[in-house]
Amino acid sequence: MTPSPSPAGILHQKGPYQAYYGPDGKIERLLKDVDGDGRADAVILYWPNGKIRAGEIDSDHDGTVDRWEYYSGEGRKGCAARPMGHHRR
Ligand SMILES: [Ca+2]
Repeated sequence: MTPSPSPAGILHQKGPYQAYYGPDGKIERLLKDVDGDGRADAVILYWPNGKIRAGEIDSDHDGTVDRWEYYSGEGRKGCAARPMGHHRR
């Protein structure tokens, strides 16, 4: 894939959801603002085949992602790993 100088993605907002579609019309990212404070509490990333690739969830709505989930291209759940330097409590 070659990076495009001008991304032609489409942002679609509906209720608490904000979906980002790539130039080919496939969903790339889905954000959900559960408590309506303008910060996404859940971000879902998709593989090009439409399967869920990763989930980043702010489960206690404090603005910090505290749960990560990773999936293989076949939709299998991988082991959750926290980014380096991310420590809470
Ligand atoms: Ca929020």
